[in-house]
Amino acid sequence: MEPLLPDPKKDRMVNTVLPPPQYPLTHNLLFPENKRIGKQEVPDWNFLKDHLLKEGRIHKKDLIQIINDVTEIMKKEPNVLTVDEPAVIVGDIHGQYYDLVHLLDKAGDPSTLNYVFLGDYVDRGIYSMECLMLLFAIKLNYPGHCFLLRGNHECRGITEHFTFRAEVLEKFDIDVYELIMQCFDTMPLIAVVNQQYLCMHGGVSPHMKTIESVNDVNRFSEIPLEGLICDIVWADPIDDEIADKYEYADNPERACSVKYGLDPAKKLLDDNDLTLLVRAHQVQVQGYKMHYWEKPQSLPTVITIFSAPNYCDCYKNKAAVIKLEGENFSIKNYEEVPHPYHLPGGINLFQFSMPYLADKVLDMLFHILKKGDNIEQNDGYVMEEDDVDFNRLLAAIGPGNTNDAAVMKNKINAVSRMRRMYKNLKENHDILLQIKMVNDGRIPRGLLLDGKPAIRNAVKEFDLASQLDKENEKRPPHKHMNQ
Ligand SMILES: [Mn+2]
Repeated sequence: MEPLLPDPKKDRMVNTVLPPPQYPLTHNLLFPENKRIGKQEVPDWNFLKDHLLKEGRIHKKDLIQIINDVTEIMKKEPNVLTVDEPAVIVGDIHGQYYDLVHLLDKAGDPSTLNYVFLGDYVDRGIYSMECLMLLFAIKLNYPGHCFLLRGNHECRGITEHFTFRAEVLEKFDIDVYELIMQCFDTMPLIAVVNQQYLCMHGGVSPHMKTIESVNDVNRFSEIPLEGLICDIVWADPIDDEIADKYEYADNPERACSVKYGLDPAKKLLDDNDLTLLVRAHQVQVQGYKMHYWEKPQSLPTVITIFSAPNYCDCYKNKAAVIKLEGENFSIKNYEEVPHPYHLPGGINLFQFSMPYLADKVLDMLFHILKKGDNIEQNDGYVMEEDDVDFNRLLAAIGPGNTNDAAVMKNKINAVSRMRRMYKNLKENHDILLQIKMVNDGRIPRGLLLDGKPAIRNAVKEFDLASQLDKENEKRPPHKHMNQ
């Protein structure tokens, strides 16, 4: 067993959870002799999986070797892959390493099945690096059986805007980040599974005449702002009610690409002798959604699958994967599993404690200014402007004009509001952290002043989580487009 981080004081609060391994994995443990394919060193993915579950690290040079080897393999893959059954098709992962491991354990051993991942491995969840390390290690073991398609998050613009770039800089450095971005540029775009299922991250594009023609485009670059590759990773199915009325529509929720209706999806499938479009890209309460756009009893034209359960730790959604085995098509559901808790944005305990400290300081200020001595502070009671003895205050600051009084009143009002905010912040730290996480680090305006009931309601329902998260579905303004 590898040595664990020392615990000299023996004061771990939860001593059933072991400390993380003390050292990064040695090269020989990560790439054991017996795993070699010819002269090629291949990582022991099972060993790495367990090491990462314990929050262990690996050396930068070993990680670089893994990234470079995966890049070399994917570079040679066509834009459109052909995959046979038995196969598992997996939707968005988004840095949820513990859920990814759970899903792999349940859905089937990658040594016995083909795996097609539909992209969005990184961002949002804080274990994006671990997800990539494991998926890359599996890819190196089974290069012809594990396929990693590109999602809209596998690029510079998005990982910079969300959490992945910061995570790589925290865990490794900018060299590693740049290498991963170059690796993302080599990811294939589409997989045709079992000559029936058309798989990609987003979906159909008006620029996609035949599936075969997708092989003619040069995919080795940052994801473009528009056009075929942009649509493959960004497009969404059109709203159910109008899917048979429009071929394509604008996609304001994404601020780029299109929404596609029944006709273009059906035509693309028919022209290429395929039966179903399987795509990811949108969180679903049940982990999947069948888009029945014709008669209710007909087969769906499109299926959305999403494989990150309780997305962002607050959607309360299930995860799903599709399993194809001996002509059988089945959907498997997974619940979330526990993962180690980290404060969002990697903030430390000092930053975390600031609201408590500020609350105490403001409390003192109010006690100095309060009217008489009869206001007892009970739990949950927050003093307001009216509770402050302005006459005493004005007498104390000396004779002045009424402007002084107005200025002072405004200041006290501001302090009162601030105090109420801090009180809510303190009481609801955990819930607010969840809200901040979906809201990309920002607390929605007004929520703190509305207090506890509003905050609790805000995280209660999937719909509300989606509502709060809406802004994060959009493509952010870009600076990498001309690369
Ligand atoms: Mn996506």
